[in-house]
Amino acid sequence: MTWAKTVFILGPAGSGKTSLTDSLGKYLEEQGFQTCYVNLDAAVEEIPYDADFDIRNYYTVRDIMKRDRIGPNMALIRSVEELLKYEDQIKNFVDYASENYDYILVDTPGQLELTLFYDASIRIMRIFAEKTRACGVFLIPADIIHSVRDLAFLKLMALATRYRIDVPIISAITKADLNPKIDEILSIDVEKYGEIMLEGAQKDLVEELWRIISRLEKKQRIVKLCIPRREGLEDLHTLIYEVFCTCGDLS
Ligand SMILES: Nc1nc2c(ncn2[C@@H]2O[C@H](COP(=O)(O)OP(=O)(O)O)[C@@H](O)[C@H]2O)c(=O)[nH]1
Ligand SMILES: [Mg+2]
Repeated sequence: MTWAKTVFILGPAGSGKTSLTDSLGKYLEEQGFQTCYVNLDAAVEEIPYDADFDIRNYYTVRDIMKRDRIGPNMALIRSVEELLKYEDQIKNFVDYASENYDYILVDTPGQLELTLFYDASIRIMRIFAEKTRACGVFLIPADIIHSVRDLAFLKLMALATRYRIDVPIISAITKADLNPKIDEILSIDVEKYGEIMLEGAQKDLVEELWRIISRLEKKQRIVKLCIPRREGLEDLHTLIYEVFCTCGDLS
């Protein structure tokens, strides 16, 4: 294992993964870190960064649709399975990158389920995790968080991501600029909220899930990002740094 650090950028569709790969990478470069960019999304049309490894140099989802005469959903699934055909190329790239870069930023497919549900993508991520020190940043887009229930659901997805990929996961709120109520929701005391706002099975479910989340999620400071304004990148970098330092205390 080298000192190179891999950061998987993860999160639901439209959460800002591609935008963050670009702006975090530029931030790291400005700080003097050798940074490279990996795109594993075979469906994306345009990316703002210059990828050092781009799966679309081997195939795209459009190619698969034409080749196999299938619709976009099936082609997306096949595009993940197809990654394994290029395992050697990915291994060679990781060998090279782990010796020549400080940071390897990995932009993952638009839909989170493509990353989480299929063994092929997990196997590809393990190549990075075995050769470098790896963590993930899980993006929670503020524009779809309207209540504690929404927040609990996204936090569960972040936990499931850690469970599945088996690397430390940092959660970050994106699109904070699109939700003026996000601070209020983030600071709600869920026990009290449950008493006032919910009843019956919903109350039990939210409270019980929240207890599980509180027990299992690693305590960390909240990072709020506004990617177009490049806000929050320094905080995020500090957390990434802390994940890799032996103290591991992110609170
Ligand atoms: N207002 C706002 N828009 C954002 C932010 N982050 C990303 N976006 C926009 O959200 C859209 C989806 O972002 P993208 O990076 O493609 O998401 P991905 O599907 O997770 O890769 C793009 O139009 C971005 O410009 C943010 O923090 N604030
Ligand atoms: Mg993307």
